[in-house]
Amino acid sequence: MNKRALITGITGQDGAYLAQLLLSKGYEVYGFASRRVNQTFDNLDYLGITNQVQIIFGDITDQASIIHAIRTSRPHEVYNLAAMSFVGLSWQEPIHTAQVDGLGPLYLLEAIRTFAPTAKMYQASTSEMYGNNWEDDLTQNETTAFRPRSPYGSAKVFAHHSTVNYRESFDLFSCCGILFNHESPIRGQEFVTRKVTQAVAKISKGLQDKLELGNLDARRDWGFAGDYVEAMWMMLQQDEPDDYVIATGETWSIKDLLDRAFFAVGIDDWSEYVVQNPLYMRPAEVPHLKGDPTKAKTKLGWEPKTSFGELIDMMVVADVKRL
Ligand code: NAP
Ligand code: G4F
Repeated sequence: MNKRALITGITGQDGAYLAQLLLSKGYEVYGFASRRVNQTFDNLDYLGITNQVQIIFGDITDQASIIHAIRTSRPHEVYNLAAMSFVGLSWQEPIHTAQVDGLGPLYLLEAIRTFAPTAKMYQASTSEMYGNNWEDDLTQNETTAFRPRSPYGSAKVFAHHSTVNYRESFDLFSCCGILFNHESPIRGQEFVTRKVTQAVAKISKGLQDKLELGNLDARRDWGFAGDYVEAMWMMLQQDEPDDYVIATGETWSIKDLLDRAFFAVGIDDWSEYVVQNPLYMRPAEVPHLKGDPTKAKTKLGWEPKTSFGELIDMMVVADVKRL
C-alpha cells in the first residue's frame, strides 16, 4: 500500500519540491491549498507534477476545512508548510500573520490529535525564531534561545512550542524542522535572492537599469530548497519524533550574494546598478544567521548537497532562461 501524505502550502516553493520528492518515493500526495480567483499552480507546473497531486481546497485558519482535508486524505504523514512566509510583510499584517503562522498550526495539531492521532506531523519552524541572539551564539543550533525580531518570528515560535507541546502532552509524532533560508528557481519573487537573480537576468539583457534593495550587510545561511525537503521527509522516518536545525553552516552577506549573481552574467562591479532604498529596510533586522546542522547530519544522515555558488548560478541561469 502506498503511503499517503498531506502537504499544506503545496503551491509554495517547498510544497512543490516536497510533493515531487514524495511522488518519486511512491506516495499518494494530497495538497491543501487556498482557493484563488485566478487559480494557478505555477510551481507545481514548473516541476511538471500538477496532475499527479490531489488538491483539497481550504485555509489553515479554517479548522473545518482542515478536518475535511484530514478525513479525505487519511494521511500517514502531514507536512505543515502553509504560512504567510514573507518577514517584511509581517509588520504590515501582524494579526493575519499570527493567525496563519501561529494559530494555523495549532488548528492542524488539534485536528490530527482528534482525527488522525497516528499520523506523523512536520512543522515548518524557522531560523527567523532566533532573531537577535547572534551576539551570544554566532552559530545557532537546537539549544540556542529564540529571540524573534518580527511578527513572523513570534508567530513561528508559538507554533514551534505548540508542536513540541502536543508531542509531549499527547504523544503525537510531531517534529519541527528549524530550517535556515533556502532558495531555488521557484523562490517567491519578493525574497532577496530571487529579487536579485531576476534583476541580474534582466540587467544582463538590457531590460532593467537599477536594482533597489534594503540592508546589504545582513547575513544569511542560504541552501537549496530541493536539498532541504529531503530533511523534512527524513525527520518523519525516524523511530522517535524530534526537532532539527537544517542549514549549510555557512553565512553570506547580501553583498556576497550580489557578487556571485552579477559574476554569473559576467559583471564584476555591481555598484552602478544597485541602489539602497529605505523602503526595503525593516523596522527590526535579523543581522546574522548561521546554522549548525550537526544533529541532522549525525542522527538523520542529512547533509546539504548544493553550495551557495551553485545555488545562485542555478537561479540566475533559470531566470535568464525564463526571459
Ligand atoms: P511560500 O513559497 O511562501 O509558500 C507558502 C505556502 O503557504 C503557499 O502555498 C501559500 O499558498 C500557503 N498559504 C499561505 N496562507 C495560507 C492559508 N491561510 N491557508 C492555507 N495555505 C496558505 O513558502 P516556502 O518558502 O515554501 O516555505 C514553506 C514553509 O517553510 C513556510 O511555513 C515558511 O514559513 C517556512 N520556512 C521557509 C524558509 C525558507 O527559507 N523558504 C525557511 C524556514 C521556514 P498561496 O500562495 O495560495 O497563498
Ligand atoms: O530574502 P528575505 O526576505 O528572507 P528572510 O527575511 O531571511 O526570511 C526568509 O527566511 C526565513 C528563514 O530565516 C524564513 F523563515 C522566511 O519565511 C523567509 O523564507 O531577506 C533576507 C535578508 C534580510 O536581512 C533583508 O533585510 O535580505 C535583506 N534584504 C535587503 N534588501 C532584503 C532586501 N530582503 C528582501 N526581501 N528584499 C530586499 O529588497
